[in-house]
Amino acid sequence: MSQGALFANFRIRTWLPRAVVKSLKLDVKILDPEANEQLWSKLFPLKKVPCFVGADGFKLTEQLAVLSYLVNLSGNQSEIQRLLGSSYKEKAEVLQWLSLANTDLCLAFTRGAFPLNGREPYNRKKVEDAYAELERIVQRYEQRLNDHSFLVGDRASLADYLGAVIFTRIFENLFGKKWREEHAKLMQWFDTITKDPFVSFLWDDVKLCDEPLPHPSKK
Ligand SMILES: N[C@@H](CCC(=O)N[C@@H](CS)C(=O)NCC(=O)O)C(=O)O
Repeated sequence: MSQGALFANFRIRTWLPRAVVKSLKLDVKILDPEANEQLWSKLFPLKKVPCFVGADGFKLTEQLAVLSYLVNLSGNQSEIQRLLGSSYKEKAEVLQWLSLANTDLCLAFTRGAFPLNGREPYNRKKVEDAYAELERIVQRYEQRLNDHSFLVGDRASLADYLGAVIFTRIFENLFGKKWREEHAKLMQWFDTITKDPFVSFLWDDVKLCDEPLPHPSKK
């Protein structure tokens, strides 16, 4: 009997949960929320993804909770320690980076991109503030990556995977080729993580932008 179902689709917060299911070979069905709308909204009235329902009816929302549960569900002790951290300090550090990527980084991205791609009314100040916030968060990543290959410890953890996943949307929309060439350390880390077989297939169809989304021209 299957271990449960993960509602996931193209949306960025569902990428890593999908990769965990695949790479840890979990017996978890991936359900498209839109194609299973009735079941999805009945189980999860907030209608956000990702969300998980176990074979026993156990329900979870929130990407970080879903990730932690899925990794532990594998029962694979060496992968559990690698992905979530082994000591209590490492576990806290992994959680710290996961939270930074899932909230501050992801939300600064949407604040910067949505007024430019038409999902929200255009507002120059909002876009500029979002870019400034993104630059501050990038500095936080660079501070660590200047003398370390990975965000926590000396091997890739969920912290690296989720960071790279969220940065993907930023590199697809807001930070173009020139910006990326000027941030060699961050891009070296991004390149290493996106080639890691645990997650590399997520980037099969990804195309990073050459130029960032333009501001609308004044009429
Ligand atoms: N705090 C939630 C946020 C979930 C969330 O906002 N997911 C987005 C996709 S990345 C979503 O479902 N958006 C659909 C909507 O807001 O209607 C988490 O970390 O999982």
